[in-house]
Amino acid sequence: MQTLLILVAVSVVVHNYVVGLKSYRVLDTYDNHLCNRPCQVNRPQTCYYDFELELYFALPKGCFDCPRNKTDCARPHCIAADGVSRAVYTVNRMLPGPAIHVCENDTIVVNVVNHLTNGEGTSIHWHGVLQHDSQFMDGVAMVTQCPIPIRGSFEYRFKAENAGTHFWHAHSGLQRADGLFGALVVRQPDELEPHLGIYDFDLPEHTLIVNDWLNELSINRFAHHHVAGGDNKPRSMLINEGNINRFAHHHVAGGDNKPRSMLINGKGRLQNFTHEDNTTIYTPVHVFTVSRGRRYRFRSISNGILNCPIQISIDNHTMTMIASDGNAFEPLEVETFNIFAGERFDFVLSAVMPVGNYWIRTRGLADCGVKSAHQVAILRYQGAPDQDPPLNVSWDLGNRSGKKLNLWNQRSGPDQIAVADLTSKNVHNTALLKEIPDKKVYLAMDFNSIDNYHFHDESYYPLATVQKAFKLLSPQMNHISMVLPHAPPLSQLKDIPDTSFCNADNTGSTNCSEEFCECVHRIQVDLGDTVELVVIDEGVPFNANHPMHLHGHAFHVVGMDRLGENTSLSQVKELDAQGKLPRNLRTAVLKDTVTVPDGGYAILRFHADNPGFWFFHCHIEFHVDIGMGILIQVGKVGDMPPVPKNFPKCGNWAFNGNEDIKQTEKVTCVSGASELTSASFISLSVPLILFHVLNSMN
Ligand SMILES: *[C@@H]1O[C@H](CO)[C@@H](O)[C@H](O)[C@H]1NC(C)=O
Ligand SMILES: *[C@@H]1O[C@H](CO)[C@@H](O)[C@H](O)[C@H]1NC(C)=O
Ligand SMILES: *[C@@H]1O[C@H](CO)[C@@H](O)[C@H](O)[C@H]1NC(C)=O
Ligand SMILES: *[C@@H]1O[C@H](CO)[C@@H](O)[C@H](O)[C@H]1NC(C)=O
Ligand SMILES: *[C@@H]1O[C@H](CO)[C@@H](O)[C@H](O)[C@H]1NC(C)=O
Ligand SMILES: *[C@@H]1O[C@H](CO)[C@@H](O)[C@H](O)[C@H]1NC(C)=O
Ligand SMILES: *[C@@H]1O[C@H](CO)[C@@H](O)[C@H](O)[C@H]1NC(C)=O
Ligand SMILES: *[C@@H]1O[C@H](CO)[C@@H](O)[C@H](O)[C@H]1NC(C)=O
Ligand SMILES: *[C@@H]1O[C@H](CO)[C@@H](O)[C@H](O)[C@H]1NC(C)=O
Ligand SMILES: [Cu+2]
Repeated sequence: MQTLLILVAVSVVVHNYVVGLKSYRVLDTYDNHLCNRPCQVNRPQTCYYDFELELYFALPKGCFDCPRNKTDCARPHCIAADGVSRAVYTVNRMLPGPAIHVCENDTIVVNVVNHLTNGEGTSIHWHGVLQHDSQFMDGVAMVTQCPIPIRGSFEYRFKAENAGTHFWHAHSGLQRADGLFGALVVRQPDELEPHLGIYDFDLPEHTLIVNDWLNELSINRFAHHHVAGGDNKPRSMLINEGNINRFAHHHVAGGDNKPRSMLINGKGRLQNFTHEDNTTIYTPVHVFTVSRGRRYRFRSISNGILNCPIQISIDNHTMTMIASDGNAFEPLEVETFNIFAGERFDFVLSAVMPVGNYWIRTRGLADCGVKSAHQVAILRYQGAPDQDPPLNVSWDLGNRSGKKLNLWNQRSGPDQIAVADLTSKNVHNTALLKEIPDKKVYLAMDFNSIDNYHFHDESYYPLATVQKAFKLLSPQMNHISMVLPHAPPLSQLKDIPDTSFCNADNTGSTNCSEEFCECVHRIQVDLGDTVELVVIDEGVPFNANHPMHLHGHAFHVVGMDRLGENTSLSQVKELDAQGKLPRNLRTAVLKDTVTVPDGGYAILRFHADNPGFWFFHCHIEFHVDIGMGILIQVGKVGDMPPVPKNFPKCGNWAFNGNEDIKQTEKVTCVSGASELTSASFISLSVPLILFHVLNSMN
């Protein structure tokens, strides 16, 4: 693949290196990277980046007098965020990390250096990039590679084969939630661009990344929520039986999973400060500049962390939606749209209003609505004064009326369009040609009331005896929690015992509706299959949403509906057998992330043309971390291009006799494992969950 490219080095690779007592390094923002250029057919370049990962801080000393002095807020290494001081993880001391803007067929080379002083391993995933012939560059720790150890580095090198608005983020532990993310945009030459002519500018400065944001490291919230107890707990007894009050005295508020804030391009206003003249001030918000009379392509990305659908609108403007997850659809003009974790939407904004300042509003729904999490940025017309728009920034004003796209848990209606009803432009209908797919898989998800031994102990504090507020329901797929293996299957399949894997057809004598089942959840499809996933959200305990993301492929969203407040696998199977689940096999849009209506289903079709181990998982960070995901193995091992020679290895190691250490299949099984069959084999234990989280599987 690479030999066909014209290799043009556009910047010198600068690695961190140590000479004597001094270490030299470059922390580049890459704002003026040479690969950021007008794209031309058959003129690919090789684009180099150095990513330095660090544990850093919001409002560090490098911010000097920010926010009282706005000039200080713009200093290099000043992360002001929403004004709340907290630890953050950064790439090159930026939030978000450096944006990568390249052209289709460029080769992207990123040297990732792990200087996270807390010692966590890491990996970076290139969300939306298909990675044909470079499966081992997908960046999923313990699926496609070993975590990059502390002080170590890993050079990612892959082709930007599919154009579109993508992003990069850590795929190890919870690091994505704390700052390790950034934009990755792959542009096309005019002659290949399906929406040519409907906008005048497609500029890097009009990229918008939004994410919900906590006021502390997400690991604190995660541990508090999962280990200590659930949401909104009363300061009272934990155990019903016996009236034991032992957690009450040290149980403080903050363990819930409801974010209070959001960031747009790493900025926002939440915490207030007092200026010298006693006025209330905030940290700066992001400003997008446009010229009156011109049309701009905006590229929006959700790095959503928790259960946080985000509604986007721009005061006094409409948006013409043109693409999602890198795939074009017929233009659709709306007042507002929702974006779910992992999704991307491109839209055209026509600057037709009087010269002035207008709010761009992002408004949190579901768990983000509980504390009215919201954020603003400014749309500033050239010539407008450097000041805030007139209206206030309250959460309520983000509820725009008029035409809407991608609503949360609603089907299409007169003024609203679900993604399944969008019309794809330039349909690549390989996966749609067959009426009957080669492989059909039902995946039923829900929060299951099961004694998950990571958070409940059968003998000391079983789920059934704990007060409702302290019960932790497990987000599962087909009643199985996914656990990552102890070595990445893509590169070390032979080091993973076969008994580690399972799926709904293979759970031995264990009834996973009654007993907690955890394994390396895997389904296998043949290379070249047309695969249909019928993904169901049973929605029994409460109204959630799970944005499901597929690695290595895009899928057509051929069907989607909400059936009621809840549904079941058997109901959906029955409706399907009766031919009552309609499918659009002609013009269904292509995406790689889609949310499944609660009490409903989404039907996804893809052509399994990319051999490898691909993660399909909920993009809510806490959900995927405790097992809401599945590996799709496409092809047999022989179909997969081998990983490069000397690809890094990891796994279990033990003494061989007294002298040598060797790699071993031995896995430590402790409490909870004794009653499980090999099909629901585990490699983690109750005390190990904290270890696992804190050490990021390293
Ligand atoms: C990228 O490569 C593909 C496949 O070779 C080709 O069809 C496409 O035109 C190329 N794009 C550019 C921008 O050169
Ligand atoms: C604000 O900070 C800048 C440097 O970042 C400095 O030049 C300027 O004097 C400061 N302004 C005030 C009013 O202190
Ligand atoms: C500033 O924030 C505090 C809470 O952090 C709040 O109590 C106070 O009312 C706010 N002040 C203003 C002027 O908004
Ligand atoms: C700011 O408020 C303080 C306390 O209320 C007061 O003493 C001071 O004079 C005020 N400063 C100005 C510039 O108004
Ligand atoms: C923008 O919309 C607001 C609320 O609908 C309205 O009050 C205001 O006049 C509009 N601004 C302009 C410039 O049209
Ligand atoms: C914001 O404006 C709306 C509409 O004018 C008003 O109802 C609301 O009370 C205002 N909120 C704040 C916090 O000022
Ligand atoms: C948004 O406004 C509509 C009316 O325009 C109202 O029916 C709906 O309940 C509001 N949604 C929220 C979440 O406040
Ligand atoms: C598994 O348990 C569930 C819930 O108790 C029950 O409805 C189902 O019939 C059981 N399945 C089997 C195969 O025993
Ligand atoms: C499902 O929802 C219906 C209302 O639509 C409710 O009556 C029923 O109890 C729910 N079923 C379960 C299992 O929660
Ligand atoms: Cu989820």
